[in-house]
Amino acid sequence: MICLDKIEGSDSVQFDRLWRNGRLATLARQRPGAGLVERGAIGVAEGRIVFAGAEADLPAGAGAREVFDLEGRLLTPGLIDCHTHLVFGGERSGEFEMRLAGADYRSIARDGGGILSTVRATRAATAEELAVSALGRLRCLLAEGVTTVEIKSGYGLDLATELRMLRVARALGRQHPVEVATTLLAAHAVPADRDRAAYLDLVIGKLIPQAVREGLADAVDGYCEAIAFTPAEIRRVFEAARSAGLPVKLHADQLSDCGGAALAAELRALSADHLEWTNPEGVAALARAGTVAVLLPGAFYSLKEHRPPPVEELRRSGVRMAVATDCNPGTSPLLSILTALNLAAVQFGLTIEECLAGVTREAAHALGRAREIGTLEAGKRADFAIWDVERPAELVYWIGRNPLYKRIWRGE
Ligand code: DI6
Ligand code: FE
Repeated sequence: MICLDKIEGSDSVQFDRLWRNGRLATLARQRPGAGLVERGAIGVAEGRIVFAGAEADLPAGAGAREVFDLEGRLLTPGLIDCHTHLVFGGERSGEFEMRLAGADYRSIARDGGGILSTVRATRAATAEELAVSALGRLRCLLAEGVTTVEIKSGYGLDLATELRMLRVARALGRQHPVEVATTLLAAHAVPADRDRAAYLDLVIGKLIPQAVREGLADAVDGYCEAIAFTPAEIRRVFEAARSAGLPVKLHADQLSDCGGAALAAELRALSADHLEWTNPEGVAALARAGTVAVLLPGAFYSLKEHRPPPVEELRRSGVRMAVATDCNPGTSPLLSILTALNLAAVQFGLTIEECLAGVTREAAHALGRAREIGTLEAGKRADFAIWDVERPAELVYWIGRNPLYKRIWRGE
C-alpha cells in the first residue's frame, strides 16, 4: 500500500490512520444490500472506526498520521467465523475413508468412533500440542480475512480436558491478532467412561461453575441430537448456564428434527446452528426470539446430506442468517470461510448479500458482539479486510482463490 502523505503537527488531525479511494461494503443495516459506498474512506483512531463513508463526506480538514490509497480495492468488515471446533487432538481421515466406502456417520459414532475418537486424541494431547495444531488451522482462517473466531470445547468431556481446551483457545486470542470467543461445549457427547446422568451432573455442578470462575467461557453450547443429548438434558445444561450468567447456543436439528430450534428460541439462545431439519414452528420461534440461524454448509457437504435448511422460510420470517465453517475433524474439516460462502450460496441458495452479511454483521449477532464488530460503522472496532476483487460477488464465486490483499485488526 502506498503512503500518500503525512499531515503533521496540525490541530485537525483526527485519525491515526485513514484509508481512501476504496469501495466499502459496510454491511450497515440501514444501507441496502451489502451497504456499498463507492469512493469511500475509513478513518480509525485508537483501534476503532471514527469515520466510514463517502470520501466526499469526510469532515473538512480531516487529517491522519498515515494515509493509504486503496486504489479502488474492496473493503469489508473483518470476517467472523462464529462456529468452529478449532482446538482438538488428532484428525479423522480414517473415518472419512470409511464414509467414502459407505459407512454412515451415525453408526461410526455409535461404535465409539466419531466424536469419541477425537476425545481420546484430545485427552492425550498436552496444551502445547493442542495450541500448535490449532494455530496452524487458525492461520488458514486469518489468511482469508477472519478477524474474530469462535472456538468450542467439547472434545474433552472431562473437567481437566474441557478446561484445557478453553485455556488453549483463550491463549490463541491473547497471543495472535484475532478476537477469540470461547464456548463451553461439554454437552457434545456422553463420554465412554461415565453414564449420562453422572456426566450431566459433572457439567452442571463442576464444569460450568469452574469455567465461569476462571473466565474461560463466553457462552455454552450443546449438541441436541439422537446420538448426543435430548432436549430435556440440554434444557438442564442451559438453565445452569444462564443462572451462571452465560448465554447459550445450540447444535440443533442437524440430522433429525428434535425440536432443537424451538428449544434454542425458548431459552433465548444467541444462535441455533445447522437447522437442516427445523420445522416451520421452529423457524417461527427463532424469529420471535431473535435467535440467529447459523448455517454450516461444510458439514452438509461432507456428510452428503440431502435436506438443506429452510432458508426461504428463515428469510421470509426475518431470521438473521449467519454462515460459518464449523471446522471440526469429523463432519466439517473445512478451513476456508470463503469456501463456506460458496457452499452456502450454491447448496443453500443464499444471495451474495446474505453470504457477506452471514460472515460479518449476522455472525457478530450470533456471538452477541454486534455492538463491537460486524459492520464498517463509526464506533466499532477497526477490524477489516481489503480485497483484490472487482465485485463483492467474487468473494463468494471463486472456489480456492484467496483474493485477500490485507487484513487489518484493531486498526493495524
Ligand atoms: N458439529 C459438531 O459438533 C458435530 N457435528 C457438527 O457439525 C460433531 C463433530 C464431530 O463429529 O466431531
Ligand atoms: Fe459444530
